[in-house]
Amino acid sequence: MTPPGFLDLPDAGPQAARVTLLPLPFEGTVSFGGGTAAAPAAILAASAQVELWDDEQEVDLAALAYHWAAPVPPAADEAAGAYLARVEAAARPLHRDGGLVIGVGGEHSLTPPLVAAATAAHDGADLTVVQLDAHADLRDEYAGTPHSHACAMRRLVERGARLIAIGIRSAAADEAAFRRHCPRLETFAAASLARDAGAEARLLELLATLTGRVYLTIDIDAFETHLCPGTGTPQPGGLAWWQALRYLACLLRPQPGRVLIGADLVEVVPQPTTQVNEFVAARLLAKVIAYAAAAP
Ligand SMILES: [Mn+2]
Repeated sequence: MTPPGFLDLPDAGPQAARVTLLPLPFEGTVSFGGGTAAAPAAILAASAQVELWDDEQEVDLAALAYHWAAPVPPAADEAAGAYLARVEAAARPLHRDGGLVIGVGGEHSLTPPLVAAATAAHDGADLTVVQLDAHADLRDEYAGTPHSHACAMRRLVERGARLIAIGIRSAAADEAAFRRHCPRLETFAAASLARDAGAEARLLELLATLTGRVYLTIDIDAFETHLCPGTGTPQPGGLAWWQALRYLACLLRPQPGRVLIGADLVEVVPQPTTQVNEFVAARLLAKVIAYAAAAP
């Protein structure tokens, strides 16, 4: 018997899929608290409990075709750089089949190779990465490696991407300095979004009018800790559920002149005593898909 696919629907296979999920059970560079390698399988299992009718968007998720691709696990003692190169190679052909490719981590160091695969498949001069995250992830290197989860956004900005960072509430002094001097980087800190209605209005306007190629990366720790108690480095003061979904709806609703070239969801850590982590993650993936599938 074929095992149930994403959302408990039959797996449509790579060619027919409108949405392909690429499971990446990688926690090679985590700094505090492991367990994110178990997330893809737990999120797939939790997705069976997600309602197929999106009652907010009035979208029937069962009307789309999904493919849960073969997981790309790291080999024993494989160097992070070698593994991440294999992630890019695994993601590239998935884009060739068309549709939206979503990486399901795993830790945040997965984003640069996923972005590289997505940009190779979608021509265009400009690229905006939209990051939901508690941490800036702008370190030049961390724990002796430039491939750390703490460096992921720095690598993308260095390669020329524009970055819109949302929900940030933890950064080191050198990350703050980099941010100040980088014109391609806009940060909407969790504190300003909570305290300043003007900041939220500016963010919504920016997301609604964004054009060109867009890649979305969601670190689950962007959210309030009660929505992601298992994540490696939970940070208080995060985004509320409907707050984050306001931003995602604005960004993801199809619009002329804008193309969503890929997305990922990282840093989810399942725990033995609760299913909150993987269920929130599965629901979030379903919301991302429903927004992206809604009529313009
Ligand atoms: Mn992160």
